[in-house]
Amino acid sequence: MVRVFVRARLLTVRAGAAEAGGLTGGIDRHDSIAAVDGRIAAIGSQDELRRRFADAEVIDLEGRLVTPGLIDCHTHIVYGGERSAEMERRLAGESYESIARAGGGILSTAAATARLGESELAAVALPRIDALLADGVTTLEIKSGYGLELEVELRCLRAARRIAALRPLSVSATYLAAHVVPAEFPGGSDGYVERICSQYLPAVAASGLADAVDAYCETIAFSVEQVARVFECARVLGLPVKLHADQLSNMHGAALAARFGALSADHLEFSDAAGVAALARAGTVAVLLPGAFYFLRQRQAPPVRALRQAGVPMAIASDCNPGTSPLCSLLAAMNLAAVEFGLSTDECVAGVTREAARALGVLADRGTIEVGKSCDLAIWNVEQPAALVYSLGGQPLHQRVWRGGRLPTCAAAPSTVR
Ligand code: DI6
Ligand code: FE
Repeated sequence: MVRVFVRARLLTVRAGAAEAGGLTGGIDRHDSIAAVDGRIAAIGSQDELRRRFADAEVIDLEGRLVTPGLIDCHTHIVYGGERSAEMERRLAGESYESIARAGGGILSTAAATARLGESELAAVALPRIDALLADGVTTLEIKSGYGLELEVELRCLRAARRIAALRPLSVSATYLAAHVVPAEFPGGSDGYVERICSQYLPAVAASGLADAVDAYCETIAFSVEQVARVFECARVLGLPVKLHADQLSNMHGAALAARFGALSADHLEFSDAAGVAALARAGTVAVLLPGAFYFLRQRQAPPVRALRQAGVPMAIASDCNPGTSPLCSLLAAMNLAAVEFGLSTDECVAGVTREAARALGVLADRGTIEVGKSCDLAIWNVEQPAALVYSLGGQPLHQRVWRGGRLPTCAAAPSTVR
């Protein structure tokens, strides 16, 4: 299948394009893209591409702004139940940590998740996923982490793969191996870490269902030593790692992530200068999750200025999860990252495209509009790239293109036009 998309205002988000004159100035001099079998075969003028690909289907984008398809690189979107009652308790003054320590929080979602089968887990996630598709998302990271014991963790990872078969969407699946200790686990957290390393991780690796391994390094979750143990096992099994780091306290999680060459370190509200320097040395991406910061009413923002000055790549994600970030909009996450964390609009657009692809280890395949990459595009009904960050709501997306195939945009399950 050959398609030529003509008369676009291409924001390629190639490294250096923004610096060349700001993303607004980063509009490419070319206005057309040729896609052959789902991959970008050429970028050029409409006349040139119409000539080179004379038999192609031509799609006129009528001068619309076109970015790479958006990438949500951190979600816990497969889960059962919801936690609105917990929100009411927190609004009444209880803390997230105290609710978690009392057996609520993640454990309550784990109980609701265990009651659902694989197809039910995929089905309950779909409305949340369709909301992200309506924001222009073409790649989604989905973590497990509410299964806690092996069979349900595998069920969640299979549900993530099922979602990839149900929607025109690329899915990166992450095994969130150490999220929280199951209640009454023999041997407590150390016993659970031993079970993860000796049984769960090898089984998940053998299943081929996970592209990476994640953990929660926090006072209410796992220590640096315990996470290091899990990451050693992941390394032996050949699985890349990422880490929920320094979200509620400075556990020196950023330095731990860097020590293991993690793809990303996520949250980072309490990371210090040493952690930032370690991330810069390791090339680990800082994934900023403003939805959790906002919903937990946190006051200390991640050290964005230090990350920027150290040259640490910054991505933005929804962290869609029922406890700390019930957010099903990547565009809203961009707005929050700008307003709450002080990212520029250029950094926000790069944070949900190029840098989000880097955080998933897929930048060679997508995240910018460049020849050879997957033809994943978001076509917008806004004039300026900054308008994607500026408004909350409003549905600015005109159309998504995933692997070169035009897709209608609609909140309901989009049928695929191939
Ligand atoms: N950090 C978070 O914010 C989520 N998990 C994590 O490691 C919270 C998940 C939940 O509360 O359900
Ligand atoms: Fe998370």
